[in-house]
Amino acid sequence: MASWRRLWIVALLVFFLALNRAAVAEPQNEPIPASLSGPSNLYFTSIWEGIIYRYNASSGTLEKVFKAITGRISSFDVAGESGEKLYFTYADENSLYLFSSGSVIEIYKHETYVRSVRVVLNPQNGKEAVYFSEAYGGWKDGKIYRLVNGSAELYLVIPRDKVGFWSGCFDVAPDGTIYITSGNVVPSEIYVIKNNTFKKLAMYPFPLMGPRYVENVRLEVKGLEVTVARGLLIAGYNSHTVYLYDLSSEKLYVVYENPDIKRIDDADLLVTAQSLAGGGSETAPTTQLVVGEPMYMGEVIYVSESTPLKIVILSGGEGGIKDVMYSIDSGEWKSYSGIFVLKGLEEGRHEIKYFAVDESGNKEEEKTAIVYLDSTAPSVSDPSPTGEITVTSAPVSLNFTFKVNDGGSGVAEVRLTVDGNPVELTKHDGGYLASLQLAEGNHTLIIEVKDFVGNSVTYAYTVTIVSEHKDQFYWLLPIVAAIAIVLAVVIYMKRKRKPPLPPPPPPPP
Ligand SMILES: [Ca+2]
Repeated sequence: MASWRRLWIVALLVFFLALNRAAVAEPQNEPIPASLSGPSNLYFTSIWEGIIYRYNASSGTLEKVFKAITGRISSFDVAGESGEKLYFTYADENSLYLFSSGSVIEIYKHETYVRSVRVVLNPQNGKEAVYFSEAYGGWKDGKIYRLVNGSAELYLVIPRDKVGFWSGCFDVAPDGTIYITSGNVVPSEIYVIKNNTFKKLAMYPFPLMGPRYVENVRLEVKGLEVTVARGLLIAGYNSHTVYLYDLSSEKLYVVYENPDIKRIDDADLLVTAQSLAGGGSETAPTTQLVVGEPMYMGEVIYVSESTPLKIVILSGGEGGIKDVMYSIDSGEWKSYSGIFVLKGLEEGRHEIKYFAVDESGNKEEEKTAIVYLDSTAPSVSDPSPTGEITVTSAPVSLNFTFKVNDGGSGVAEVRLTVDGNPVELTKHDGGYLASLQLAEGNHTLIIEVKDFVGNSVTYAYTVTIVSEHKDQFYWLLPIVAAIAIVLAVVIYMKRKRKPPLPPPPPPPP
C-alpha cells in the first residue's frame, strides 16, 4: 500500500513539474531556421571522420578541404588572408598543428591534451596570435593559453564555480572579449568574459560546441534578409547542425543542417567581400528587403510601427542601379529613397513588393515579403483583488492575480511594482500571481507589460487595506476599561469582607 502511495506522489510530482516546465518555456529560445546568404564559405569538422568540410553558401556545394591521415580533428581555425592556413587539434593529443602549402607541421606540444585552437588577428599590428585550451573533460578549472615565441603563456583561468562544466570550447574576439560554450553537456550555456567578469548569455537544452566569433553575417530568414552584426557560430555536435547566435538580439538561427554528417564539433565561417555596384554584367540587378529591429520571428514576422524597412542592393546589374521600386499592399509603386516604416497602417498582415531596374533597363523579378504589423501593447485583465479590502488584522498576506494578452507578437515581459518596489511574479492558471504582504492603508500596484516588438503600457491599480479588528478594538477600549474598574472594585470589597482564616488544627499526638 505504502509503495503505491509513494508511486502516486512521484507521478503527481512529475506531472506538475512537467506542467511548470511547459509554462516557463521561452518561445524566443527556439532555434530559427535560416540559410547563409551572399558569398560565404562555412567550414566545419566532424570528429569521427577526421575531415574538415567547406560548404559554399552561394553554390550549395560541399567539399572536403582536409582529411587527417590518422586522428580525429576536434577543433580548427582557418587563417591567413584567403584561408590558406589551417590550424587544428586532434582529440586526445598534446599538439597544435598547422596545415599550410600542402604539408602538416606540429607548431607546439603541450603537457596535457589540447582541446580548442583559435587564431586571432590583432587589428593593430596585423599579427596572428594563437590561443588554445586544455582538455580534461570539464571537471576542474579550465585554462586558456596563448603562444608567445613558440611557448605557451597562461592567458586565462576559467573557474568551474563561475561557469560550471566547461570542456574547453572558446573564442577570442578581436577586441579581446572571450566567449565560451559548455560543450557536450545538457543544458549547455554561453558565457561572455570581459575584464575578468563572467556573464551568462544563454542556455539551451542541447550541446553547444565551438564557439566562433563572427561579424556581419548575412542570413535569409523566411524570405527576408537579416544581418547579424556580431554573433557566435556554434557547432551543434550531434544535432548535425551549425547555429548562429546573434549577440544583439539573442536569437539562435540554424544556418546549416546536414543529417549525413554524424557530428559537428567545430565550425568557422569566411565571408568573402563583394562589390555592390556593377557586379555581374548582363544579369538583372538583385535587391533584398531588410527588416530592422524591433522584429520578432514567430510563425510569421512581426514588426512595430517604428521598425525600419530597408531595401539593400545585392548586385548592381549592368551599369549600376537606376531605380528601386516598392509597393505596399498592392498600392501605387513608389521609388525607393530610403528606410520606410508601416506606421499608420492597420494591424496585421502586409505585403511588400519590390524590384530594381539597372541603367541598361534590366528588371529584377518582383519579390514579395510578408510582415505583420503589431502596434498594440499587451492588455491586462481580471486584476484581483483591487479597491478596498476589509481584513480582520493588518498587515495581510494576499495573492494578487491578473491576466495578460497580446493579439500580435505575444507577451514578452510582465513586471509588477507595489508602492514602487518590484515584486516577483509566477505564472498561474494562464495568468500571473504575486504573493503580497500589505499593511493597512493605500497601495499602488503598477503592472508594466511589453510585447515582442517593444509595444509597452502600464496599468495602475489601488488596493486599500482596511483593518476591521483595529476599529473594533478602539471602540471596545472604554468598555474594557470600565469592566476592569468594576472588577477591581468588586475584588477589593470581597477581600475586605472576608473573615480571618481559622487557626490550623493541632498536630496529631
Ligand atoms: Ca502586440
